[in-house]
Amino acid sequence: MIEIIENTRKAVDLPLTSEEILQDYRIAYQSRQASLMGRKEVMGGKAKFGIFGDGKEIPQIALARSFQPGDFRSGYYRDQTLMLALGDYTLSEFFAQLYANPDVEKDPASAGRAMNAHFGTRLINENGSWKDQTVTKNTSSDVSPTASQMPRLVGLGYASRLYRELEELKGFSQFSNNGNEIAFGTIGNASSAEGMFWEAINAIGVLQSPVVMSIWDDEYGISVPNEYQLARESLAEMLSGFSRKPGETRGYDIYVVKAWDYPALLETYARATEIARRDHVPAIVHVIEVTQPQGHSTSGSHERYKSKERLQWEQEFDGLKKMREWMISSDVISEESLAKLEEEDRNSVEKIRDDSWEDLLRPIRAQVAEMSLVANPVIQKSAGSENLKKDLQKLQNKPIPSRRDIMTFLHNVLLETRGEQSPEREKLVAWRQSFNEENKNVYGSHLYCEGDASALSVAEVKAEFSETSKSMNGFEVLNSCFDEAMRRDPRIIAFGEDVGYLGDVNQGFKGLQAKFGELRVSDTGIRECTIMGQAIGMAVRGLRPIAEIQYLDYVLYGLQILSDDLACLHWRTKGGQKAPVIVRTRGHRLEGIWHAGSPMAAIIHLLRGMHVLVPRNMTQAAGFYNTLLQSEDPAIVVEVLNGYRMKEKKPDNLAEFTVPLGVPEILRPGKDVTIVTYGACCRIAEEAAQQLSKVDIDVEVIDVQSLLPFDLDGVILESLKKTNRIVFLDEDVPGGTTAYMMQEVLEGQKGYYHLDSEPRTLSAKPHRPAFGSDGDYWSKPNVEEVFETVYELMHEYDPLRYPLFLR
Ligand SMILES: Cc1ncc(C[n+]2csc(CCOP(=O)(O)OP(=O)(O)O)c2C)c(N)n1
Repeated sequence: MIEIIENTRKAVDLPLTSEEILQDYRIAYQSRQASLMGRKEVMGGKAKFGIFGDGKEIPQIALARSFQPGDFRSGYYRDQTLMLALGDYTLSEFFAQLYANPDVEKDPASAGRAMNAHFGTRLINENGSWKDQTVTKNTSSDVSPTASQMPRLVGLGYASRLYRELEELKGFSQFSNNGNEIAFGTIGNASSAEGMFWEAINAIGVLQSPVVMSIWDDEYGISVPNEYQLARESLAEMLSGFSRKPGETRGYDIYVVKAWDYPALLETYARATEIARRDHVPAIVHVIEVTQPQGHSTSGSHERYKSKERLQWEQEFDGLKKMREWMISSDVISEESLAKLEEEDRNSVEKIRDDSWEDLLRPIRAQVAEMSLVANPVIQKSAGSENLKKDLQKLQNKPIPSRRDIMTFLHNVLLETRGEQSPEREKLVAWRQSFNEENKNVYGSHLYCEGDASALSVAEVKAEFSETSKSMNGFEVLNSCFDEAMRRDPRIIAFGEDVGYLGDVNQGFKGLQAKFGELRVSDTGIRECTIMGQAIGMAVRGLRPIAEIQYLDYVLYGLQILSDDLACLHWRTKGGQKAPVIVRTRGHRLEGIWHAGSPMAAIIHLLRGMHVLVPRNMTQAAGFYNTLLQSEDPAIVVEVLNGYRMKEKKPDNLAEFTVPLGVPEILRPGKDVTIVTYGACCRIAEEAAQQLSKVDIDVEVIDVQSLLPFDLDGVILESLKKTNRIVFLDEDVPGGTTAYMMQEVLEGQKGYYHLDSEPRTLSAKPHRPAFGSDGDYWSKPNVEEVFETVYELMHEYDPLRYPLFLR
């Protein structure tokens, strides 16, 4: 059922005082002024780009009235008024982000790393520990790709259900007050055409999570009107299939309300949130008749694509204008007094704008001055000093100086004074280096967690075996590991396709749903993208999800959100937010195009900010899980598909042992050639090494096991120093992960100094893996190929001792 809420109520009939109504209006008005000024700042060259919330002010001040401490927002760039109304965001922050101020105090959402209007509150303390989320109004960190706020919303809402329904989570009071928290989503009408939107709406409905989803419908997506975006004219109508019928608990409550109708908006949000909070029934609020007075962004002007009639209608139905009229007709305030307040507010926003601009420039000017002091003596002495003096003066007088100007200037000074050695010049070189390092850190820090939360801080505990250690199937080792972990830590929640009742298709969680209950180990729909999002949202709210993608090939469905949201979360908030998600998947060595792929290069390159682990067997996998669960970095673990039924010895200290990240293992020592590989290829390399030993070639096989981070202590370099020959082996495409490993070793570790033969990569073919054993043989590297590659290297080195016999 869809409810259309309209309201002509006067102010006296509302549950708000005139002061409160006026306070709302003033926030909306100030926000509008900021949008107008923001656009001018971009047009005047002070900012690179601007996207603003004009036209969405009234629904957002109304929504903010129903947003309580502990609640979460997962929204997009139009929400500046909502953020201002919630109180933990200021206009100074608005301008700081617009100007890309890298000072985290000025732009706490992103420290100048995200473009403007990308909001986010700081959820963790400087030492990396969680803050109390129940006392703040929380915003998960925004991203630009349309609808990408949706997958995470699934988990933000679902966490409330878990905190309410799981007894063992009752003690985690800094994250929830009995699951009373609502996750508020916001999205534009056009972004609702994205698949992610529908997948998330469906998942939220299935999970019955307290989500209140607002759609700001201005009938356009940049220049493209709704008729090209949506199958029906009304989104609410399209969504009506999700609505619950009277008496039902499953399904959504759906409301339609106009963007300029303040009393109706207040009523809508009050009703939607009361039910969502109390009964965990999600709601969709389709806000129609939304305007966009300045057009989409500073990149264009909407006069190019909106008709005169539409533009005129937008002026007439401007929310601020309508609310203003309503306040005056309802005797909230007289027109005169309001005009006076508006002038005050406009002036105050102007002042904030100017102060924020100064805040940006002050430290840069100080750095120019400091640099000048160090550079001056060098310039004075230099033969080409006249030009350099002029350049310095230009820099000092530049109206908008930047730090890159300093670097460019110093580069020129050092170029012009090359060969003019002096202590002053040495000092300048040192100043430049330290300035460069400092700024690399300004923009590059916090890719991963730091301190105790870092997976690299977890101490290694070696696996212990004894005569009584049992030999069992690989999946049983994993199963015991998860059993122990879930018993130890009630925050661990496992889910994915077939993970619940079946215990996953390879039985890693077999029996654990029966033991820990349906909420701790659960089945999900086939929806990889929102399985990832669910994990992100839950982890942001303090839980420890282990989210499964059934097969490695299907990571592609979730890869975008892992890349755009999870992997860069800690970095893009400069340590303000984290999401300790563990993604579990399995792949490699099962025949067929969509079950045997190895898109590892895509994964390692798109997921910087996550750890990427490729254990060769289930014991190593268990050790990695133990390590990850003691840290808070997000990670993906790719288990080897054909390893579940192989016999392994279960370590006696299975619950405690850890495998350190970034430490390769030498599986077989050798002196002639080093083979660097991982995952299922380890067995192939070992078998080939065995054969090669018969022809007197002694191969060292190294299992990298951790692609990100990669060989932190240079184990591979040490091997190369001994063998002077190296082959990088895997089943990714040519130029994929083998090329990455080669770059790490030859360039990163300076391995090229130690090469006596050309370095070789041996990968799968560029096409997808074909079905069947023969298809597999001619698609992926095999023992014979590895043999031949290594043998050829040795032949080149000593043709008499190693004569070619295959060609
Ligand atoms: C995946 C993706 N595709 C395209 C874009 C470029 N883009 C940014 S906003 C936008 C239109 C969004 O329109 P709508 O959802 O209606 O929100 P509005 O900006 O109108 O509030 C587009 C196409 C993007 N950010 N992400």
